[in-house]
Order: sequence, then structure tokens, then C-alpha cells
Amino acid sequence: GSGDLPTEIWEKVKNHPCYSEEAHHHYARMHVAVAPACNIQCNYCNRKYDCANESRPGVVSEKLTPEQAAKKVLAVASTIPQMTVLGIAGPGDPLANPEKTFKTFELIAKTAPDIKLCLSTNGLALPDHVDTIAGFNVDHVTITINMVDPEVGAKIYPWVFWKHKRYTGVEAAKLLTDRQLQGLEMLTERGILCKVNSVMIPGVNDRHLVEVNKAVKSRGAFLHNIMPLISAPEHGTVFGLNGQRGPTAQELKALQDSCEGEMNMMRHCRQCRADAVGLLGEDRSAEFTTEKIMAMD
Ligand code: CLF
Ligand code: SF4
Repeated sequence: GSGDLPTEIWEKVKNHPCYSEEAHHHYARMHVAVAPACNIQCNYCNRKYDCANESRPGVVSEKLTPEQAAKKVLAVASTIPQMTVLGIAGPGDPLANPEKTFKTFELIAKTAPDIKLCLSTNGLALPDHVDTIAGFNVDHVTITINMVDPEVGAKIYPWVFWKHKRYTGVEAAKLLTDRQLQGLEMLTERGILCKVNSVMIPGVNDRHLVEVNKAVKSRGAFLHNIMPLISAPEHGTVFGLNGQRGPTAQELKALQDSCEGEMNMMRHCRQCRADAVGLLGEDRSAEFTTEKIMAMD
């Protein structure tokens, strides 16, 4: 049911598998990996793999051009009728690759106008692109916000690259948090639904995420998705010199419970790959490789 949501919001979430817990049983999403570059460094990211802010680390997605991506979307949509959402979530940051990301949206808006467009970003470049995002009728944006305190941020982000300059330490984290929160406010002012992803890193930001939850709630975020750090050194988790553990399931649940109030917490995230296809938790990406797509007409 629509619960207590206003009609215009219900219309936006009722068939989005990530924004509605009920929808995820019936509606599918797909990602196209058109965005290879990134403009920040997270300590838990190994660039050989997908952006760990939206995806399970350790997965290598098949990179596509915008034209290949548009062709793939049509092929998937004709095979999986429940496919309602196209997301761009990597393998780097979509807004560090704005030409590729927006070219993909442009092509899909033309060829498959019924498909909802979705975007996931670290937020550094977000304020510069809010108008373009709104112009493509993107109703759903995810921002990964792991801290609102630059002292905490300095432990998570060794550097950010902005306006041709590399920033480090607290200065980098301050720049990042300011841009993330500004971008969030700009989107919610325009009625775009924002989900905030946070990666829970024990001993680094676990206690601090309650404060992050309040900060994003007060700026209009619709949903908060606290995800566990997946600690697997061979898969690129490079946190600390002696390895950084991820939270236990109990620790994650306790934090999600303590944040639950007026704001919805997402608990059904499956940490999808940047080229995921199908219902959440089901991976049909192997059916739609570039080779197979390009062989179709
Ligand atoms: Fe993709 Fe993300 Fe859009 Fe969903 S996934 S860009 S909001 S369409 Fe969903 Fe996957 Fe979790 Fe992301 S289950 S990783 S929350
Ligand atoms: Fe890696 Fe994503 Fe962080 Fe960029 S934003 S460093 S791709 S986890």
C-alpha cells in the first residue's frame, strides 16, 4: 500500500525497487557501467573494481559506451518486462564522467521514455549538475555520505580532486561534506527524491553515523541506507595498514534501529554491481554481455 506517503511521492517510489521495499519483489532495475573515472579517493576503494559506495567491492563490471548502454537497455527492457529503473552507479563516479552519464540519459530518454532514470554519486560534483539532472527528469539520486565532520572524513578520504587541484586531509573532507550537503539541499528543493548511502566503518564512523542521519534528514533526504563495509583485502579494502573489519550483522542492525525515527531506513539493499540486471538479489548480468548485445539487432 501507499502508507502515509503523499500521492506525488508514491507515484515516484511505487515501482522503484530500491526506494520501496514492497516494489523490490516485483520490479527490476539495471545498471550500465558507463562511468569509469572518479574524482575522490575513499580508503575502502580499490580502483580496479566497482565504486564501493553503491556496489559490493571486488566486482569488475563490463564498461560500456553510452551507445552500447542505450542498446543494452532496450534489449533488457524487451526481455524483462518488470524492468522499470535504469541506474548509473559506476564503476567510478557518474558525475566525474558527466558527458558519458548525461549522453546515456539522453539516449535512453529518447528510445525508452518510460524507464525511470536513477543516479548514484559521491556528491563532490553534484551542485554543478543539479540543473542538468532535473532537466532529464531524474527523480532519484543517491549520495554517499559517510561523515559530516571533516575530522572523521580525513580518516576516510585521503584526497579529493576539485577544479584542477588535489586537496588532502581535513581540507579535502570539508570540501566534500560541504558539496554533498549543498547538493542534497538543491535536489530536495527541486522535489528530486534523495537516498543517502553510508558505509559503516567500525571504529571510524560508526558512532558518527547517527549525526549523519540527523544532518541528511534535516536536509530532506527521503531514505537512509546504512551499508556494511565489506572487508576483504583481496577485493580492495585498503583501510588502515593492518586491515579494517566490517561491522557484524548485529552492529549494523543496532545502528539502523537507532537511526529509525521519522526517516525511512533502507534495509533491503543488496549492494549491486555497476552492471547489475534484474530483481534485487538476482543477477542476470551474464545474460546481457556486450558481446551478446552487439550481436542482436
Ligand atoms: Fe541502482 Fe542505486 Fe538507483 Fe537502485 S541500486 S543507482 S538506487 S537503481 Fe539499490 Fe542496489 Fe542497494 Fe543501490 S539495492 S546497491 S540501493
Ligand atoms: Fe571508489 Fe566510489 Fe570512492 Fe570513487 S567514490 S573512490 S569509485 S568507492
